[in-house]
Amino acid sequence: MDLLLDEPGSRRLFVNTMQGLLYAVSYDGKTVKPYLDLNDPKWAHPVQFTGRERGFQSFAFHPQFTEAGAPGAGKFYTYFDTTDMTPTADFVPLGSGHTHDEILLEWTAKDPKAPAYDGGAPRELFRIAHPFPNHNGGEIAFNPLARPGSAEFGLLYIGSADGGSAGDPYNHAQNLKSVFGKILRIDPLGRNSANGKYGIPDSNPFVTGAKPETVKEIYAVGVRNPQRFSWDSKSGTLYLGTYDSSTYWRTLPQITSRLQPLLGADLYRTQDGRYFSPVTMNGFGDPFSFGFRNFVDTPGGFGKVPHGPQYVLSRDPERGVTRFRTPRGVEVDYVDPEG
Ligand SMILES: [Ca+2]
Repeated sequence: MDLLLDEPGSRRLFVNTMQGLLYAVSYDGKTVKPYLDLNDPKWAHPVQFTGRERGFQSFAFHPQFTEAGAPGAGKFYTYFDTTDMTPTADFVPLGSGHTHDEILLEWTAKDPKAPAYDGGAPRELFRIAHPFPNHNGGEIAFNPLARPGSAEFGLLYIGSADGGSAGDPYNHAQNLKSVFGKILRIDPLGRNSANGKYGIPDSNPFVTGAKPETVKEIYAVGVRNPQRFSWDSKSGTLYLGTYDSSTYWRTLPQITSRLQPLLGADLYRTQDGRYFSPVTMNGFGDPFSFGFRNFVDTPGGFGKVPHGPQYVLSRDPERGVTRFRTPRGVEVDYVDPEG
């Protein structure tokens, strides 16, 4: 995924290639220079860009990048797929397969305004072992609307796709024990994560009262392939573009409270194997009630139906799965994300 970013502190644009180059572009567009080559052998993390969907997924500059003496001075982040799969991953899939690793690296430039990266080796924040070649990262970004001193300032949002194959075979996206199929939010300058290499903000929705195995980095649940997101400058709402099974772009508003963390894809699977997203069903409010009160099943798609136990066919508390039948006869499994 190629991304073009404005880095206002050094008055440059940056653009990447999926193969692993990051270029600096002058504001007038006349000068384009390589800034960093992820494939330089001295970094020892070759980019895995074969096939489709893999490569240099995204990058982000800390909002203090050019602020001398600040904690984030000179720091920027790259998120990419790599053939370097020897180190033990921080996060693994819920099923078999290991096609590549995806890593989040922190780089620290000595002179943030230098024409090319002049710092040392990057610091690895985390590593995800991927089971399938497709559905990998997505975008990483700092909220540009966050003011210095606010709790939101300096938090890095990270798209983490559902891992791949088709139809989320390991049911990652709604499982809070898995990093796959989520939007994550971390403080790259903190140190309270499980591996001690980054921070997890207390304000993340699944930090307080969560089960021990819950991935506390999770900010939003139920995304398939979150390739792009950005914030509306007026409302502050985060909009997300994610590839759906039918491969079209979909825009979703971000959901920010613990009671509203469930976004779209892969929440429901019908007994004939179809997947559909609650987001297409009823808009975006009250996602925890998607399963019953707001479930939708109409000829043109899915529409609202009344909540009621008459639709429930079985419950499997062990697996956290409730099977129910819609008024139109479609049998659906609802997967409890904390089950
Ligand atoms: Ca994958």
